[in-house]
Amino acid sequence: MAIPPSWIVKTGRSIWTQIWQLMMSQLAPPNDRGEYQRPQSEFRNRLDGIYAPEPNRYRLYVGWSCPWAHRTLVVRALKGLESSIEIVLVQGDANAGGWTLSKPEHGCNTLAQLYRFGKLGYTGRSTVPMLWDTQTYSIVNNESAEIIEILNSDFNDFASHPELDLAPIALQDSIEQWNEVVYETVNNGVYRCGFAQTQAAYDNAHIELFATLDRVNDLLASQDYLCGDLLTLADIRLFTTLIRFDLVYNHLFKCNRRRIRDYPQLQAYLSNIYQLPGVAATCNFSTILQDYYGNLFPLNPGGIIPQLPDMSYLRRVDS
Ligand SMILES: N[C@@H](CCC(=O)N[C@@H](CS)C(=O)NCC(=O)O)C(=O)O
Repeated sequence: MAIPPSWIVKTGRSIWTQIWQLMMSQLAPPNDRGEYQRPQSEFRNRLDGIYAPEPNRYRLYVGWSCPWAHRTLVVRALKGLESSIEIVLVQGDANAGGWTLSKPEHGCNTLAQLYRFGKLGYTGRSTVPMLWDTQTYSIVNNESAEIIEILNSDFNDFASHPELDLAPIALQDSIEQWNEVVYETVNNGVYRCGFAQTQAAYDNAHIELFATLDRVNDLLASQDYLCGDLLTLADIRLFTTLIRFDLVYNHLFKCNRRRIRDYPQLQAYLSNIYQLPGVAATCNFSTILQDYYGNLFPLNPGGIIPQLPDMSYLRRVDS
């Protein structure tokens, strides 16, 4: 069998590149250097004013595959909020894009419709996680960084573990410093690699990502968590990206210098958090693989879903 003639290769390459650029610019809006710019979340209310903390009033819309939504699932589990804050799981739609509801709510079949039901005329992104108020039919907040702060501090009257404070005042500065670095270079850093639309944008994001992973790996040789000996929200934010790293980012997003299983300390850190009560149940590896590889069409046009990589280090018990 001969390889395709050069005119077919040239034509295919030119058409595909144009379609790829068009799809990528909508999926992942870039700046003029081809660097991915994540849009800001629009709903930023806190639990005050009309939104009083009450059990069984708020719902969290989440997708298994999303690292941002995963943060909220982990904090909900650690604080023991399962019986006061209901979860609604949404599914990624490979053809239409966006998230679909498994049963209609208020006449809505998709998350985008529910966003518009909550706010008439809304035209922004309809992302998970989203904290919904069932009393006023409105969106409280759709920024994971803030939802986890709300879950940590505002529902203590109904939590099974009110004593667990994942953001103690004494560690506030350290948490904020880590959040800034980890967001830019790791949480969003993997997306800056995977969604880069120029070589320079990718190279730069890749260097910054691994500089932080190397730094955190070294730090964890002498302490258990980012801010010392206590687990904080900064660790949860790092955890949900790291748990997806060997599964999807290492290959699909070209974050390929190392895997987490090549880092001794990061591996043990991930395993320790994974084994905290309730956390493993928030990690759905097959849906993560299926959604990233199946739904991000421009990154995987052939649609082949890889097998699960070896994640056995997660169950290793420290001696
Ligand atoms: N900054 C947001 C980002 C949330 C986000 O981008 N979620 C993705 C899933 S991983 C999403 O729902 N995307 C749908 C879209 O952009 O239309 C947060 O941290 O809550």
